[in-house]
Formats: sequence, structure tokens, C-alpha cells
Amino acid sequence: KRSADSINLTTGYSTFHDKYWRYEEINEWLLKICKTYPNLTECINLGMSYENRPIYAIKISTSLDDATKRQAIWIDAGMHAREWIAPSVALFIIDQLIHGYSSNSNIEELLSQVDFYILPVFNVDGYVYSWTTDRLWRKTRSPNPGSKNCSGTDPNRNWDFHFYDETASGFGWTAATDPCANIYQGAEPHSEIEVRHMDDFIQAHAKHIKAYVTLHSYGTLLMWPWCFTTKQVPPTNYDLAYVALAMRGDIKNVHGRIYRTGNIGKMLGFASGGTSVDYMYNNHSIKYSYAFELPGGPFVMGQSQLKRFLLPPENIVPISEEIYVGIKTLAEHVIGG
Ligand code: ING
Ligand code: ZN
Repeated sequence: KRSADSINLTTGYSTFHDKYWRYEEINEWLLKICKTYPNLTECINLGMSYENRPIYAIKISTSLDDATKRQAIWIDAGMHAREWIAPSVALFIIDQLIHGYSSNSNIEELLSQVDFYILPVFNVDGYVYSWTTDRLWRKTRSPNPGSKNCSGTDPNRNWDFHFYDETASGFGWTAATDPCANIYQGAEPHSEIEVRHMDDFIQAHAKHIKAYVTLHSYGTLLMWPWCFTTKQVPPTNYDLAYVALAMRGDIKNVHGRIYRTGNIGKMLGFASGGTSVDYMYNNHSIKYSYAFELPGGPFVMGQSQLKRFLLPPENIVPISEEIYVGIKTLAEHVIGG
């Protein structure tokens, strides 16, 4: 087993970001950071997963002021177990913010104005399962009463907004009542304990969270609500599009990669209720709510598309660099607004 002691905490470009990490290793790294930088960071256990694992988020803040008085940005990753690039990007962003704070006056200035909450692995049980048993596992690991053979719920169908409202789609519908489906919505909204833990935390901090970002793969897309319908745009669509285009421009300047932008339902060509991004926008009034589909592995004719989740690790740093820039652009736009 690799040890966090071997991790160089002095640079964001250490070999740490050249590979994917196990759940236990990620926790070790996070806890080490919080121990090393007690004035800048706090490791928060949002609660225990179905299989009794802690779900750690890190708060990065330069102020001991009442948190509710400061503005914040939330970033989560690892909602779907097999999308390994997403937690990796979250870890890179954490690293850059922390090390930028002491070495880069722009980051110092940014962190003087905004707090970050970053949750690298939301679906901890699924993530572990994707390392130990089934690399392409997507869902949580909770059993489904009434289904002997199929466990797990899609946590990105489980949120309490248009939960299985199939009337809202103009094209196709992608949530399912079949527990064996990869997009199984769950028995009821917030049936998943991980969803409840994150919702409780965001609820308690919603007043100061100005932006919500959820990292998925794959697709090279930067999207915003609505996901539940392909027929309408959200009330602040103009603002969402404006900031997304700014992010896309700055992201493109990093390595030339272009993220297609748009409303989720329209971009994907199908609608689905119960997603976190719609829920945060609507139920917690987080006006700037975005979902990234990070790049996948190459398209190879005749090969299963599922292989594209298996993104070679040398892609972690370039993708992280561009997403980090996008997050900074987002922060610049939402601060004060
Ligand atoms: N795709 C997403 C899914 O949950 C998505 C599409 C992303 C919807 C973000 C809403 C928000 O089906 C993947 N790859 O998970
Ligand atoms: Zn996903």
C-alpha cells in the first residue's frame, strides 16, 4: 500500500497527481493536509456511508469568521464510482488552492473572499467497489428490498426534485424504477444515506454557497440546469450561460480543449429528474449550479464505449489544470454577486 507520507505536499505537480488513488489513500492525504494546514483547512466528515465509511469534505478558508457571513463554492466528485477522473481533479484543485495560498498572490486574494468546500469522493462505497470488484460500477452499494440480485441506486437520480417525473421530457427519459438498472432512481427521494448527509450539510450552509459544481465523466461538457426537462430553461439561464462561456474561454486557453456548453437536458438530448445539479439550483437556490462531464478515453471503433471510462492516468494533470482554471473563473464571477 502506498503511503501518504511519501506524498510531497510542497507542490501541486508532485507525482501524486499522476495516478488514481484508492479511497483509503485519499482520506489519508486529506487528513494529512488538514493536520499540516490547520489555519487554512478543515476536514469534515459529512457522515457515514451505507457500508459505514466516512465521507470527507475539506473546507478551505482563510477566515475564522462566522462561516455564514462568507461566500463559498461547493465542488463534489465521485458521485458515480467508475468516473475516476473526477475525484482526481478534485484533489488537484485542493492541492492548488492550498499551495497557491502561500505562493501566489492571486490565490491569496481569491481565498480572502471565498471559501471552498470540496468533496472528492461522494459515493465512497461505490468507489471502493470499483477498485476491488467491478471497475465499471456506477451506483451506490445499498441493497434494494424486493430485488435479490441487484443492489445500488444511482445517486444522481435520487435527489428530491422531479424525482421520476417522466412527463418533463421531449426526447427521452433516463431514470428507472428497475433496481437492476444503472440509472435506478431508488425507492424514494433521498433513499441513499450519502445523499441525505450531503443534503444536510449543504442545507446548513446554503445561504453562503454561491456556486455548486459537480464533476462527472465522460463527455467534455460544461452544463447547467435543467436536467429534468428538455423543454424549458431555468429562470437565470442568461447568467448561467454567461459565466459558463467565460469558463469555457479560459479553459480553452489552457490546453486548447473545448467544452461544449448548454442546458443539461438539451445537451444530452434526454431529460432526467432527481439530479443533484437541478436540486441544488432549485431546492437550495444555488444560482450558479454546474455539471462538468470531464473528457473520457479515446473513441475506438468497434470497442465498447464503456472502455472510455478507463482514462489513462497521464490525462489527470492536463484535465485538472484546465478545470482548475475554470473554477477560478467561476469564483471571480460569483464573488460579490
Ligand atoms: N452522466 C450523467 C448522468 O448522471 C448528467 C449526466 C451529468 C446529468 C450531470 C446531470 C448532471 O447520467 C454521467 N456520466 O454520469
Ligand atoms: Zn456521472
